Amino acid sequence: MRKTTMILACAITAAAASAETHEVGAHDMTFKPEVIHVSPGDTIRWEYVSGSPHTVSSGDGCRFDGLFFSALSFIEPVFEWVVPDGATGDIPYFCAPHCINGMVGVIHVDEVCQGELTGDGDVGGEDLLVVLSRWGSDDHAGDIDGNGVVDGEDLVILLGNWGACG
Ligand SMILES: [Cu+2]
Repeated sequence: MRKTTMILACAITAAAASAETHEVGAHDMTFKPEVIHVSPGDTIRWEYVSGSPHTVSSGDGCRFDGLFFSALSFIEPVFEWVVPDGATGDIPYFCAPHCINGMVGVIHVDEVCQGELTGDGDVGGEDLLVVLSRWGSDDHAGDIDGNGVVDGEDLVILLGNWGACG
């Protein structure tokens, strides 16, 4: 029980530490960039840049699916949405008035399996060995959080994700 709690706390800390904000501009008839890669917990910040009023409407094929919505214009120039835990794959969205002109975007949620270093689909002893054998170095292979050194933070992430991926 105590161990589970500790691992959970670690996983949450790791997720919070790596959360990023991704910016998307709403230009005349285009979201830029059109495709973004995110992780659960990241924030997406859409900003009105130019053109007649836009919307940020989740859904594929210009059909709203109810996940998120905001108007985006000079009156309401910013919309932020946090990628929920458990989100996977592609989340398409569009601008309602300009969808017919191809004003669409895709949020690609990267598979979260930090600590999976050997390509075998789970986080386990082999991955631990990768981190331990590179301890203190700047070797990319073991630097899970990308802070330039293989250290305790990488170990915490690895232990937090211990087990099967996905
Ligand atoms: Cu638009």
